[in-house]
Amino acid sequence: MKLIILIGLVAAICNATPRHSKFPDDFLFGTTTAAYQIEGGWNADDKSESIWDRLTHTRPDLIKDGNNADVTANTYTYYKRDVEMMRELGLDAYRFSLSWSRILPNGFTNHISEAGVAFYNNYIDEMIKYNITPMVTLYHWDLPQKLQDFGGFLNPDFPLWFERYAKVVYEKFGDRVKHWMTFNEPKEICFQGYGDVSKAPILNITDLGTYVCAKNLVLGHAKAYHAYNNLFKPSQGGVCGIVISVNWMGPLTDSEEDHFAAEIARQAAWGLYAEPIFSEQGGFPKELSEIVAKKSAEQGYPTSRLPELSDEQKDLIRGSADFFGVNHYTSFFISATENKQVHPVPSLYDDVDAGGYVPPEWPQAESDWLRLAPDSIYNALTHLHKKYNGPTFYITENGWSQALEEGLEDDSRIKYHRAALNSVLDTLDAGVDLRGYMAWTLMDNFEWMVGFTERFGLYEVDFTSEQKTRTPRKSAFIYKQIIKTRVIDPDYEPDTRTMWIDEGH
Ligand code: PNW
Repeated sequence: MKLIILIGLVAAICNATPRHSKFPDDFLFGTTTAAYQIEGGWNADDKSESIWDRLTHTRPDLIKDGNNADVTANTYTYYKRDVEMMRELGLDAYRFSLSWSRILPNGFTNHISEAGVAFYNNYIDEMIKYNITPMVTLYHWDLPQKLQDFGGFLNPDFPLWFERYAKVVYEKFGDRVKHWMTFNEPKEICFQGYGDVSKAPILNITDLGTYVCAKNLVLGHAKAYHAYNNLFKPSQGGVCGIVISVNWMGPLTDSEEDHFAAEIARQAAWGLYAEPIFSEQGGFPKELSEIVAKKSAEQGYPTSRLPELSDEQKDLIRGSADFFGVNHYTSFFISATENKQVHPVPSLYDDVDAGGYVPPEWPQAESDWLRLAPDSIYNALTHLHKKYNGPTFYITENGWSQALEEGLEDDSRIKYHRAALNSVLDTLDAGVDLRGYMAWTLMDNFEWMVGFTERFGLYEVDFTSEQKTRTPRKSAFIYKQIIKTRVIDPDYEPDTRTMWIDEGH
């Protein structure tokens, strides 16, 4: 009897895959930024106004500290210092975005800005010189204002405008850029910008805004993907994907109602954009579509507020990504009955009709929505892995905010990134094809509606100084050590406050 138990035990131990304790050598460690948040030079050379220039200039009262990103970290001038910081950290990759209005001041392709193209050429060349892989987002929220005046993402021609912009960009930079991402965070574009007031262009068209935007966004993505795939990939050999914000949303209790509510909340937050691209059947998420169609009819709309995708459009969109970029920050529990808030009727969240719950013991960042939740990355990625049949993933953002006053000893950020990276190791263990991790963010920058009041940087930026002086926080030293050793050492204490560049970087 004892022998049998012993044999069973040994077999079980031998069967269990050993836990990944190290990140693979080819795993890409990086940081992410976005053009509007860091560049400055808002009207340098022939750059035109973007929707964020317009919002911050006309409605400073809506920005927590009344600020704008006219200058911000001034990467437009100090990009070489940024690349020096990438070298200090020993980054494998750097994800950043291009400003559409800097490259195409007209929004359209009749005029390509020489100065805009030269800026990005210099920036990319500087990364390539030091073996840092550039990963480029085409659109991180800063639409040319002129295109907004035409309705922006609600104009049926939007997918075409985006495809044409994408072709210019592939043509100019694709000899050196091999990782492309079309859009950053569709939900923040469509819900927050068109269905709400929390991101530019604050249109607050609560009934149809999010849904019409979602349709044109996924179509624009698919067109830009196929343009790359057909016209550029054969000679340039890169990959093209999309970045979607996926926070983990699980059921508050094990009841069937809470499971269903959590599924609908996930469909509204990211399924609207992920399902048409990554699911086998294509199209918008089934249950959410049914709910919106039913409510729309009750509300007197002649057709569903969530527009249909034709079979031809579904085919165009389905499978249009070489990888799934995940911006992951936090988790929530979803309840069918508890904590429901009042939402405009009709609206996306009225359609979802659920409440959110966050355990008070989860440590909170400076941002009210951001917590350190256990197993957060693991829960989100293993779910997506199963749902979409094992696509290739990158974590394209993950980070922690502090108040400026918390200073350079950012122990809460260190704790967050260590926990996140342990969750990445668990995710690798589970067999998920996860190829990289990008911390948000390289340095403090303009945090949208909250201005400079929430700091996410591994480097602090002194926005009052002429040179926008960048100083490494303690987390920068910790991240550097993890990248170099490929191991998370919970006891490592950096013994210096002076940064250096390792040989070979
Ligand atoms: C991201 N959430 O947005 C953006 O891509 C960045 O530009 C931004 O600075 C960063 O996160 C920090 O806010 C998010 O509700 C917006 O979990 C909302 C959420 C997460 C990320």
